[in-house]
Formats: sequence, structure tokens, C-alpha cells
Amino acid sequence: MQDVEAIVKEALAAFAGIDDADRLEQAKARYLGRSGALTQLLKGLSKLPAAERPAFGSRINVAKERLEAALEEQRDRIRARQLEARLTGESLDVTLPGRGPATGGIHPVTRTMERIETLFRSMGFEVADGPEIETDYYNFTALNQPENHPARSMHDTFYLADGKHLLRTHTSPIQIRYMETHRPPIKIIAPGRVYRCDYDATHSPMFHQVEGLWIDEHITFADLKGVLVDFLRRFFEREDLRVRFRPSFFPFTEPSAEIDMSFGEGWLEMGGAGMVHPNVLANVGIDAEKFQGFAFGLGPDRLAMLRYGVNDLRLFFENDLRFLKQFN
Ligand code: 2NL
Repeated sequence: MQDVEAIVKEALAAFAGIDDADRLEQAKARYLGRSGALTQLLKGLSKLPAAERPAFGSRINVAKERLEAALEEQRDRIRARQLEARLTGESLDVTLPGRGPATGGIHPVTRTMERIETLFRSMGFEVADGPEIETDYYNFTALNQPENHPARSMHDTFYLADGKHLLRTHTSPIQIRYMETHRPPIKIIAPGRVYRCDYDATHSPMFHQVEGLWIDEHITFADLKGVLVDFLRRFFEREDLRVRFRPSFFPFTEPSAEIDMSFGEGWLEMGGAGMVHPNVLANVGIDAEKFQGFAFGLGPDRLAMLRYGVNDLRLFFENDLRFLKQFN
């Protein structure tokens, strides 16, 4: 049978090495439980001579009290350690700055469209709108585009499966629709998305266009030059910017011109323009003997590339945030 002091020493060492509440209670049972080491000693008390019993009994009781006290201390230690672990695990740094809402930004092409609209509005133009899915009539026929014109081919134009509709290839249909429902004076721009079967560094199957139209009794090519030169100089904030009109051909204007602007040593093509063809006016019921005017078409994607120094058009439409974030 073990000696009291040896049991106490062993029990104290066992308790001190335990950091789990359940295992501590199991250890307690091994020493103080019904069949625990100290309890066994107490049961042997009756075998001792009567004179030795009180002293031995009290030694066992003192030992029990020491173990109970040590257990209580170890329970406190385990509880404190658990609390500490929980507090570090759940710690909240209230001084950290908030993440804030993720803010969106305006796409560079949208910014450019808005800038174009603002400048033309300041010159008295209204902004008109219309459908992106059009009929052959509004996209081609009304614009004096002959039946066999190459632009009408499946190779250049997206046709819908119904055989009746197509994706507009320019924003001219907006102006045709506007002229059907309004009488001169007409002074509008028609900005929007347009579609063509084309894809490389300078062509996207979806791109943007801004067309303009001014019809009244005495509108001339001189007014066209004035409006476009003024617009380009204000858009690029360059008073010394030069604009050149190069003879060209469009079915819907006569005469027609390509619009070039000075760029460093050379010239850049910015769009096309001309006096609205009398056949187009006749198609919308406007008397070409009484009214005349000009129309033009500009590429806002091109204007945005030049203004922001972007060399690949496709970047605008891939919507990679690393690219788009640079403009906000
Ligand atoms: C270009 C050329 C142009 C027009 C668009 C037009 C519209 C009507 C009547 C007559 Cl309703 N013309 N639009 C005229 C000339 C040129 O665009 O290179 N655009 C980027």
C-alpha cells in the first residue's frame, strides 16, 4: 500500500500536467474517487491498531484537503487559459479603417459620349435615340443605299434569324425616324451602339457612333465646317487644331467628304460628312426644294482612344477592371 505523502506527490504532479477540464476530473477520481488511492488507504484504517487510527485518519484528511485545493487551483487555471484563448481568437481591432462600399465608375467611352453630347447641346443640338435592332428599310433603303451595296452583305452586317431584322450598322436610322415625325428646323445628334462583322485592333463587332443632322432652309457646307471645326477644337481643347475636308462618297450625302484633323506632323481621319441627299429627304417627306442641310458621322471610340492615349480599341470592350480603373 502506498504511503500518503507518495500519493499526494504523485497526484499533485498529475493535476499540474493536465490542461483539459474533463481529464482533470478523471484524474481526481483516480485519487479521491470511491476506489481512488486515498479512499483505499482510508478503508484500511480499521486494520490499524486503535491508537494509531486518529493520527493516520487526520493525515489522510489533510492530504484530501490539499488535493481538493490543488484541484480547484488547476480548474481555475484551465478556465483562465480557455478564456484567454477565446478572447485572442475573437479579437476585434476597432481602430481598423472600414472597407467602405465598392464604388463604380463611368466607362471611358461613356465619359466621351457625355462630353460629345454636352458640346453639341451647347451648339443647340438635341440628342435623339432609337432601336439597335432595325429593319432593312431604316438602316439601308431610306438612306439611298442601293439593293446591291456591299455593306448590305451578310459578311458586313449582322442579320437576325427572322430574316426581317438586323443590328443597325450606323445611327442614321435614328435620324430617319426623327425626320419622319418632325418637320424642319431639325438639329439633332444621334449617339449610340452600332454593329458590324469586324474584329481586330481597330475594329470591334460592337462600337459607337455619333451622327449629326441639321436641316433648315439655308444650311450650307460652311455651317457643317463651322460646327465640326468648333466641336473638334473644343473636344481636344486645342485652338490650333486644323480640320481638313477630303472629297468622298456616301450614298446618303451629296457632296460628301471625309473629315481629317491635324495630328502631330500628319492627319487623322475622324469621320465623314456631307449635304443630305435629296432622295433621303424625299423618303421622309421633306421638300428638298425648300429644305437642305448637312449630316456627319463620328467615331466616339476613336475620340476616346486619342483623348486617353489608348492604342487598342479592344481594351475598351474587354471590361478588365485593371484597365477601366485608370479612368476613375
Ligand atoms: C462616317 C460617315 C456619315 C452620315 C454619316 C447621314 C445620316 C442621314 C442622312 C445623311 Cl439621316 N447622312 N449620316 C453622313 C455622312 C457620313 O458617317 O465615317 N462615320 C463614322
